[in-house]
Amino acid sequence: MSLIFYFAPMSTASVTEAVLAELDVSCERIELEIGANGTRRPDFLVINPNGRVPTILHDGVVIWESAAITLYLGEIFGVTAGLYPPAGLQRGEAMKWIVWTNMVLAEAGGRLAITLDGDGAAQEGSPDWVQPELRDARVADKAKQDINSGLHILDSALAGKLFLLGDYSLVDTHAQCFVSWLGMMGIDIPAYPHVSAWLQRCVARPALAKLMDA
Ligand SMILES: N[C@@H](CCC(=O)N[C@@H](CS)C(=O)NCC(=O)O)C(=O)O
Repeated sequence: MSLIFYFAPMSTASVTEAVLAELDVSCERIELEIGANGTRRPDFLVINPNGRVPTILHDGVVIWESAAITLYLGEIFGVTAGLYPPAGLQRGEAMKWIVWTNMVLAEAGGRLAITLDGDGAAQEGSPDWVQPELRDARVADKAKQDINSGLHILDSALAGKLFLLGDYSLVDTHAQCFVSWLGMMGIDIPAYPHVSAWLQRCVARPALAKLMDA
């Protein structure tokens, strides 16, 4: 079995890093810089033409998009590890939360991030460059509104539960990474008591605590 993990520190690849840590799967790690000298390098664009991390290469097959990678690793390694439901009803729930996290929380988080990100120093045409009209308070307000709607949904789902599927699973590993990131961007996570308590339980997991100490 060959598994290669392409990542950049402090990026969306942290989601896959957390999933791999929980699964305790060994892999070759290839660190890339964000931008022309890494994620946009021609030799990496051959692997992932989107020029983004996380990307994995498993036995010659490339998978990108953090949600797809979690779903895939869950199916391949997570079921036997007891961290992902086998095919069936609960698998459907797992897929729902993983895809929803990316489509709702990460999407709105991405809109908020571009209003906070950087000082405009990146040159036009570089992947970090953001059009000035997008660095706008209205964009930030709408993004925050969408994030808060999402967090209300998550908070209701976690009421009376320890974890999203009942027991801890890769669904929690995946979602907590994005929720932590929203907290880092100033979203008031303690305003959501069930989300806040769940996040504390997730980050106390030995695999995740170890990653955060590294
Ligand atoms: N929707 C993608 C987003 C991945 C993404 O945007 N990754 C950023 C880092 S946070 C990246 O690789 N950027 C490199 C670039 O734009 O060159 C996912 O969830 O995997």
